[in-house]
Amino acid sequence: MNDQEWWRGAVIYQVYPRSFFDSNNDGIGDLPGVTAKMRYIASLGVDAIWLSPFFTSPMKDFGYDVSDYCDVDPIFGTLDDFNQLIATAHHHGLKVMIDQVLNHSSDQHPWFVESRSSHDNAKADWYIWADANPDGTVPNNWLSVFGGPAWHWDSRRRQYYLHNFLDSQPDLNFHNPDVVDALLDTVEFWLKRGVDGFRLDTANYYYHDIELRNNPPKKDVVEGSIGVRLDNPYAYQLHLYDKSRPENIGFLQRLRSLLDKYPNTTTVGEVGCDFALETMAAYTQGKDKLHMCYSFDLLTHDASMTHIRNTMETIEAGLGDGWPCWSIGNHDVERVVTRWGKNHDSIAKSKIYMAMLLTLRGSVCLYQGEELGLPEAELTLDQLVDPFGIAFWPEFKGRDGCRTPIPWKNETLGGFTLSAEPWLPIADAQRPLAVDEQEGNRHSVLHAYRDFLHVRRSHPELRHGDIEFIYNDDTTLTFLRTYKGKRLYVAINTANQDIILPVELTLSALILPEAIHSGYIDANTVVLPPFSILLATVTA
Ligand code: TEU
Ligand code: CA
Repeated sequence: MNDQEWWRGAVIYQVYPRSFFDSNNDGIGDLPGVTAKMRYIASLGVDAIWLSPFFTSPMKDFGYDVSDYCDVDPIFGTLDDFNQLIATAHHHGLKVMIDQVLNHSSDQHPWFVESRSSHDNAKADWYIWADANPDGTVPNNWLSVFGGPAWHWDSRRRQYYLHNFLDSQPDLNFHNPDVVDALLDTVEFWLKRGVDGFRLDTANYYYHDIELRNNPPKKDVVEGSIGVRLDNPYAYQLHLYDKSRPENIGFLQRLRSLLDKYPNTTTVGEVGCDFALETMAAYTQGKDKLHMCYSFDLLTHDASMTHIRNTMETIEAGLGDGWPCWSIGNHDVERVVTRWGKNHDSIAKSKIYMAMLLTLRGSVCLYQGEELGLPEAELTLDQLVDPFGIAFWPEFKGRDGCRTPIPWKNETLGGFTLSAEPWLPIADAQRPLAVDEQEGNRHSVLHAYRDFLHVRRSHPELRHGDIEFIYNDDTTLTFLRTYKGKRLYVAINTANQDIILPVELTLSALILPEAIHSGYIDANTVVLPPFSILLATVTA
């Protein structure tokens, strides 16, 4: 692998700084906390970290509402702390990617404060302002992801402004070239500081239809498809006009030409929409836009191998020279062993979902705590802090349950903080899965992750190979990964029962580390015990 292409097939470890490690005993994780645990991250065998936002922010959306794109929020530390973090990561051979929230800023950002101050200030057109209809109603039918209309009335300007997320997160107006220039300047600020890449928040939301046309209704709304929840009216529209606009392509090209001035940097765009796989392909083809994208397709409730195969075959069919990235968990969705595994057999299931993710074709984002097999934390309404969860309780319990602090030690405060009250509680069910417990257990999920990441690194077929599916049912999946003429056979059993499959290939099984449940070859069959994986080289 040349360094330029380090991101192709890389495993990116997502750090949610608030919940990683608290270095100064205020109950909130911070950048020096990440630096202090860098050795642990490196020990996993990942290639890079992605830091969720640490910029100056009123924290209405816990950092995804930025009020200064070029500084560190005092809760998280200082720019010097950030320099230290990068230096330490690089010392350990880890790349550093940061989260750019370009679609919207905080309503406390000086740009918005100026923009809302009058109709004719220098930034009057930096956000998306629109008059009320003659009867006072909102300009059109667009909705906020977080509930209610996407329009908020501003009494000073006596106009509505657009917000795809919270009303404290006004959307920036990408149709204004000055806005684009200003945002690209903030991106360059971090490139100059030595970051290796960006996770681009809501990368398909940047542009809106300039005519503000109404979205059409959506028929056939199916629960669980691309994160759809039936309690959210957002699911009942086809989002043709409020996001995923064709104008975005030109912006992504400008962003890419900026990145290309800084060698070996990369991007991974978050793409959430009804045609996300096509959008991922369009955004990553041609080497002049994004390097990678991920969709929500593996972040849904559908854990069937039929869904996994369909998702992979659809993306492969349209991808061309583009490149995907996958994740099965992040700071927005229920933790994977709860979502897919219903908390049953959770150790074994954590391992097999991990093995599946790490053998599919693409780069991978791995969310902190997934390597420990953490289940979703169960919180009561009065413990919630996420406005999205509070708005939709109890049908949707929000995103706090996947954001509770990492348990480093099996003790009351989880070794996360010295004596402060953590910003979200340490989950009781997670303490026995603390890092210190798992370090001492050869069969833990943590050891399985380390060992399997090692297997992935030592087999270029897994990192770079083509993929060709052979067989699946709801819980079984088999496929080939081929690279430079070498073929690796992969068979996965995600069910709690033995599976026996006939094989026509001549296979030679790889010996997997003991923390992983391994299948085996018996004459002309592959035998897969519960929750096991078989990796075998194809010899004929
Ligand atoms: O998420 C984008 C997004 O669409 C999510 O809101 C998603 O639909 C939802 O969280 C599913 O539960 C990004 C960030 O990842 C999220 O944390 C931010 O709140 C959001 O953008 C706004 O910046
Ligand atoms: Ca702290």
